[in-house]
Amino acid sequence: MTNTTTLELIGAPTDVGASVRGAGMGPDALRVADLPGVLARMGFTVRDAGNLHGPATPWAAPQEGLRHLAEVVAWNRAVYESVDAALGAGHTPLLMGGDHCLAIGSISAVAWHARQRKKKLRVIWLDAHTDVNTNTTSPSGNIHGMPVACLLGHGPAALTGWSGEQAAIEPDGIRFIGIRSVDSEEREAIRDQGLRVFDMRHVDENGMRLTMADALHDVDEETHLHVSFDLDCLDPDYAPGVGTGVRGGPTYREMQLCMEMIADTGRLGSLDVVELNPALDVRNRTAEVAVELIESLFGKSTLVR
Ligand code: 4U7
Ligand code: MN
Ligand code: MN
Ligand code: MN
Repeated sequence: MTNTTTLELIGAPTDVGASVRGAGMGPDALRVADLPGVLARMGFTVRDAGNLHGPATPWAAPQEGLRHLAEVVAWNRAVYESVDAALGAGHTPLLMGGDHCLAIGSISAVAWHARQRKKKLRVIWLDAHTDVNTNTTSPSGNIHGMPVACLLGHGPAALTGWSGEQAAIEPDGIRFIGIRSVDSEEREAIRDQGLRVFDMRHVDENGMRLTMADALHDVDEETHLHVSFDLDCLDPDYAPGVGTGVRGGPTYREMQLCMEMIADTGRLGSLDVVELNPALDVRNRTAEVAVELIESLFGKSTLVR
């Protein structure tokens, strides 16, 4: 990441895949916390592409285990198109959600570009949850709990295959950090597919430093690194403005070190910031924390020398 990089901010104001209302206000809360200004002052060229448009959230019951499928597809189409356009222009896309279902469109576009450029795609999934449910395993039907499954090629036809291959990412192409809420059938998917989950017990026992060193050790010059940052990864004491918070997460400083170590690789190529719910926040604190952590992710260092 150099100061010739153009960061393209894309707002996707929707809660269509979520369980509670409010994530649709996420993009504006990040703007109020001055995400564009902060990144510009770091020396990046920042282009705020504004907000995408899509259908309203119907708050209907799930059908065949999927809630709001048609609307989720429509939002993800818009996300795919804009992330694809940003990457095509040589810019670094920063998707401001919105709930986590939007990672389907975002990472599918990233996967397509990575394949064209013969890059190895590595996804870092920062989350309390693994989001690897399908319509047959999900206890809720909410599609924000399914993006990883869809990206691995396991999901409804309407939400798979967007990258040009059935699977946008291989099981070995993703690392999960901060996990502490996994549904029983997600556990089976993790085991069956050999997913690399660094759960909170791992972070406790090894520390964030060794956890991230392990998660990033094989990132090289040929790697496109995509970070999918669900704000509920953080402990809710630091990030109360989320719809599905789970106690027992990383502290602010642990999360900041995680971001700094990703920045140190120099391979960050795209980012999702999702699940920020201003309706549940306290004086925009979670948005401000998000902006500070994004600064670290883009290279702001706490090193004195
Ligand atoms: B998020 C859940 F059952 N697993 O599938 C589900 F616990 O994007 C939660 O990580 C999913 O915030 C959380 O509904 C989705 C539930
Ligand atoms: Mn340009
Ligand atoms: Mn998530
Ligand atoms: Mn989550």
